[in-house]
Amino acid sequence: MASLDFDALKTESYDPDLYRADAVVEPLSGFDAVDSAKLEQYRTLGFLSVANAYPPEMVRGFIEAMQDLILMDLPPGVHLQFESAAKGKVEHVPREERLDFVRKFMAFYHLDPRLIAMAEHPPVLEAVGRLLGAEPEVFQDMALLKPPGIGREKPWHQDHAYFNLPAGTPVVGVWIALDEATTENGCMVFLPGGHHDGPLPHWNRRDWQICDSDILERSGKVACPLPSGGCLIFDGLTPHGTATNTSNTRRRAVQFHYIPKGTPRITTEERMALFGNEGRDVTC
Ligand SMILES: O=C(O)CCC(=O)C(=O)O
Ligand SMILES: [Fe+2]
Repeated sequence: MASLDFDALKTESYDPDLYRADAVVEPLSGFDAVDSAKLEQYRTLGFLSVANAYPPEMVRGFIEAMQDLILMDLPPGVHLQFESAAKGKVEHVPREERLDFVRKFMAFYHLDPRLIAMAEHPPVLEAVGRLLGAEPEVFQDMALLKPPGIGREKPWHQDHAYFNLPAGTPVVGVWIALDEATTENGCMVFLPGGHHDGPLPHWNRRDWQICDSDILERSGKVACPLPSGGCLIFDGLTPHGTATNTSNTRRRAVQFHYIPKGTPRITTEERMALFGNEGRDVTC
């Protein structure tokens, strides 16, 4: 059996105020509700929340296909990572019981038509194309499964800080709730309008993240609970984070990041000049 990969970052405690939101966002219902005014709202706030975005049978098909893959021997390039809290346990359970220890599953959607259908769901691609002002291309697919009781926090960050893409590249993230996401199991929390501040310095703290104090001093954070099949569409510069799943419910989600087709790549050094903290007059 191939050796299992564990999250290198330990679960650490954090200030619960980081995820205490001033408001809860009511999602739109269905892509028909995403009209020009709503796309304009995306530009102002940096995100949109849409319930009933993917049909229930598509979500079920996605979960089944993803689980089938997780239980298989994976081809090179696909990345399966377990929660660090699962170390010493997951190695000893039968394969089928591994699912609730998975933290991250990445670069897998091309392996099954049920997964591709989700990435290429026409109403989503249409909206993403309008937001990008270009033909979309999937840049990354990643499921974060935040298992009950152990799914760790994803500290505040901007997604572009992880991507070697030129400054100013429009990046649209689509985060899909496979299970219901609630404030108890680690739904998304956004800082509306934060994308207008451009690239923020990130630090190696509990993760590659925005400094906690920079987030704690900002008011207006919003929580985005969603039913299964709902999605969040957000700008690659919108600050966001999710709390630890301390509940006994699953909070599986998958995200696709879309960029304009043909966007060039930059080096990690160039990315660090944009999102790193060195050489800047900043502290954390
Ligand atoms: O699914 C989550 O908990 C947040 C994931 C996220 O923001 C990311 O991986 O960039
Ligand atoms: Fe993110």
